[in-house]
Amino acid sequence: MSGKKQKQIKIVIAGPYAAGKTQFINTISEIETVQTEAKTTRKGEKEVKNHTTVAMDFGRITIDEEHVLYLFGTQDRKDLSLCGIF
Ligand SMILES: Nc1nc2c(ncn2[C@@H]2O[C@H](COP(=O)(O)OP(=O)(O)O)[C@@H](O)[C@H]2O)c(=O)[nH]1
Ligand SMILES: [Mg+2]
Repeated sequence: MSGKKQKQIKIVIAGPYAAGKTQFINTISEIETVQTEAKTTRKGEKEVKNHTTVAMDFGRITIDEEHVLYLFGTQDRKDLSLCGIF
């Protein structure tokens, strides 16, 4: 890196429960992702998968020297909505 500030591009990955948001970010991120997974306990959800995102996913991809991409995955919990943003 030249010391010049990189331009930050931010993408929100949104979608329904078990769409693959967390899996997608884990797969393409160049850093170990920040995850907030918890055990699924709800009937109708725990049969689909045994973990759920309670806050958000976060990953990063360096595009080139001048651009970095940040990926944010939304949480699955309607009752824990982050100030109504997700
Ligand atoms: N067949 C298939 N399954 C996937 C793919 N990506 C994720 N999954 C599975 O689908 C489920 C999605 O889980 P997750 O990523 O936690 O979904 P989220 O709730 O949208 O974050 C998991 O059981 C994954 O193993 C994919 O590309 N193909
Ligand atoms: Mg998730």
